[in-house]
Amino acid sequence: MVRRLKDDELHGKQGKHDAPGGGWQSIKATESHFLREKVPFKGNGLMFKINHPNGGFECPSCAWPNPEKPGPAEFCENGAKAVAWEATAARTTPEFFARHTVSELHGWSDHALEKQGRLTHPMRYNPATDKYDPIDWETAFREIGERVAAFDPKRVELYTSGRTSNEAAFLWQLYGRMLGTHNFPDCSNMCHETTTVALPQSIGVGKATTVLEDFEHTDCVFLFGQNAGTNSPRMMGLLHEARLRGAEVITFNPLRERALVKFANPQTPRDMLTNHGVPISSQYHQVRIGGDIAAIQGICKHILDVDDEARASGAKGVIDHDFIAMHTDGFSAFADHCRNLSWARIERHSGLERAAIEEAARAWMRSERVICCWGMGITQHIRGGDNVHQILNLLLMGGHIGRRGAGACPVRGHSNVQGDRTVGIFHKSGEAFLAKMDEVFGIECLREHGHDVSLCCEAILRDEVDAFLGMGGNFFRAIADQARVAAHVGDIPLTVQIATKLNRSHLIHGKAAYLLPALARTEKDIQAGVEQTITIEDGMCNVQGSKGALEPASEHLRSEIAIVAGLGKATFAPNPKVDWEWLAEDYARIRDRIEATQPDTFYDFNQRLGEKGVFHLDIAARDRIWKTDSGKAHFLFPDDHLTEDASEPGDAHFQLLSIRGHDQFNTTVYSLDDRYRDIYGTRMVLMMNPADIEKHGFQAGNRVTLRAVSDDGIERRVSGFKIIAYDLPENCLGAYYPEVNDLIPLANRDRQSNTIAGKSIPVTLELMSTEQVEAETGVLATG
Ligand SMILES: Nc1nc2c(c(=O)[nH]1)N[C@H]1C(S)=C(S)[C@@H](COP(=O)(O)OP(=O)(O)OC[C@H]3O[C@@H](n4cnc5c(=O)[nH]c(N)nc54)[C@H](O)[C@@H]3O)O[C@H]1N2
Ligand SMILES: Nc1nc2c(c(=O)[nH]1)N[C@H]1C(S)=C(S)[C@@H](COP(=O)(O)OP(=O)(O)OC[C@H]3O[C@@H](n4cnc5c(=O)[nH]c(N)nc54)[C@H](O)[C@@H]3O)O[C@H]1N2
Ligand SMILES: [Mo]
Repeated sequence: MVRRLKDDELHGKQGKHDAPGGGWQSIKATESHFLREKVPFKGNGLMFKINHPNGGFECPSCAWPNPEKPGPAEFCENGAKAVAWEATAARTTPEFFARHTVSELHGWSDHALEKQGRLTHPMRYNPATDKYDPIDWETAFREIGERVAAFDPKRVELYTSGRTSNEAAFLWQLYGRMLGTHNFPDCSNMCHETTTVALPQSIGVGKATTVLEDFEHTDCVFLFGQNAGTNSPRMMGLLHEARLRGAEVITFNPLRERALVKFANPQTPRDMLTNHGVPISSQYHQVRIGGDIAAIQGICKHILDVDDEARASGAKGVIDHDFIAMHTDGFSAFADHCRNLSWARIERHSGLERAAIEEAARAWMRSERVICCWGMGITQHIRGGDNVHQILNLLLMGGHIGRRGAGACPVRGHSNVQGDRTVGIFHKSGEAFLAKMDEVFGIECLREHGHDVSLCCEAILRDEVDAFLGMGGNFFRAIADQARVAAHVGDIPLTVQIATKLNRSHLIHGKAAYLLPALARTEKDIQAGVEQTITIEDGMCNVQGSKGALEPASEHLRSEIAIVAGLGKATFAPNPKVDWEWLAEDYARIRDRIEATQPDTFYDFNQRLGEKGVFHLDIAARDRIWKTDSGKAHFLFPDDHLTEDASEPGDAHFQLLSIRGHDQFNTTVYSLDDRYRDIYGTRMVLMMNPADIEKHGFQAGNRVTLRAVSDDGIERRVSGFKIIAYDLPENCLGAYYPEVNDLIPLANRDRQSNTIAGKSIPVTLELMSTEQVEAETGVLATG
């Protein structure tokens, strides 16, 4: 699908990389976002309620945990943006919908749609006028309930985005299971599903083995494919402290992300006075896209060489052989695999020189306590699971699991993406949980596995979906093969979106369509006269309460929980064990049910929540208990990698990575600027290595068309991207998500978990002619 460029997207400029990440600019940006959304910043105490477990609310932005004793203002620039965006004074009212047809709104940018502000009324699509009309809640529930109940449940899809609370997610999956579906596509299927599947294969658990305190004791943090400065800014404070203490930070990332180079902590007076910042990465390795397996195996190879040599001369060695013998299997096969790799191949695949890889290995060998963190640069690859396994090999070789100051730290995205999964949003739930669900609710859950995001998209392409119900998120924008899938949505008999703000997925609708506005996390949630608390689980397994502080954006809003309860009541015959309204009147009752279905994980749920407002879920691997099939941790590696010619670097095509800008939260675009990358006023840019620009006969500023390389004969292209010279490895390109989502073939996904391969999209480039640029932009592109 070719998207029309808007005027304001034509003026991108790139400047110098000198200022540190964070600093005064960060404070300035925080204030300006509140001003822009017309939310009073000072005086209402709003920001002092963020991330305080007792009586405060959990920041709706990322999943980074809170310190045990939160500071008075425990938030970051991007958390503040998310709060301001949610608390905005702007409203998307029935009058707005009366003024604009859905077809017209299709021409608006993602930014412009959400910018209209908070949704205020339940709405129903009217095909006669091509507009959304207001509808009352009870009618909406009745109409949706009657229709959903009549469909084949295996043709119903229930999507969940990760901002949804544990309580709402639990009811949501109850709703699905009562229907008889196991189709729970979830935003994690585009995100850390790779980790959720691969990590248990290595160590028996799919979550972080670190807690925040480990960062205070660590000697060395490896950061793989994660842009903390933008996406989990509160992590920067810890890295900053670790560096000041003398710990090392070793970064692997094709892009030099500014905050990972140098960072001034806005919460530290010294940095703010000088505005110089602290160097964060002691080593920065600009690995080739998809080159992490080779890089990590190269590190391991060098460690093994040093260890072999030391032990040959009678010394102790540098590997934790006791740990390996007692706790793991598969080590010798992995070690032999690394020993047999040639440096020439490692260098070619990683894009790094042997000397650089050895330097990273030396940092590992110097360190008693190593933490490895990773993000989307690791998970969103066809070999994402293999990536995760290699990171774990690096940790296991040093016994860095179950030791203070060490561990595996997948940095999760959405603030409750982890909790939603824990309480039951899963398309392959196991027997133990399902049996409990049956028992507690007197139902019979479907055992057959259901759809994740990829399988849901394929079902939509085959026209095998009768109803798509979205709990938050922006599914039809965030997915791979976006345009192809979107083209089939019009044939779906029913789409329902539960949302806070208008987005593209509300325009890409089924034959019958409903838009149901939900309370946001910052807002007071009163049920049966009592203010309610919801819970979330952060990326380090802390379950904590959250209570909104603001008046709701509209009197017509309902909480996500009340909405599911309304749907449940309208869909099913009365069931004495599932009294929807009674459950929704007091969220503690839902927590009791969560406990009843998973007593080992959530024992004394309400009581533990009441005590401190937060508790940590047990992670067996922290105690060196390995819940794998053999009871040991496994060294795993793909034996076909590096011999497979398809993944050879330097092919006729480029590898494109898709990333987030600094002023965006996923598909929510706060502004067109990306301060840390010196890109302003446009997101339609293509980051390209200067040598590649020259080699391929382009010039910076040229507009190009990107075509996906795939063998399914389907043409996928996007146009109008402006080339900017950027410091990233040759043959690698960078652009923003979701602007390039049309390009990703659905089949390009992690081999085991189906996570979309948004970080290695094979593409070719074509210069656009002046006529094409003019035709597609309506203006002569000179910028
Ligand atoms: N402000 C803000 N915060 C957010 C979000 C947001 O959009 N805005 N999104 C939230 C969500 S849902 C998530 S999942 C997280 C995402 O947080 P990140 O995981 O940081 O996500 P990305 O922006 O996709 O950046 C991935 C990084 O990986 C690098 N990379 C790409 N390919 C490779 C590779 O092959 N190897 C290596 N080593 N690196 C690579 C990229 O250059 C980039 O720095 O953030 C969460 N927090
Ligand atoms: N190419 C490419 N594609 C990607 C990625 C990538 O890096 N590259 N990243 C992937 C990742 S990591 C993720 S997590 C997905 C994200 O996919 P999603 O989670 O589906 O998308 P979001 O953009 O986070 O959803 C934003 C919308 O959520 C709604 N919303 C916000 N807050 C609330 C709330 O409290 N309640 C309700 N009901 N609705 C709310 C608003 O209407 C808003 O428009 O995208 C994935 N897609
Ligand atoms: Mo994510």
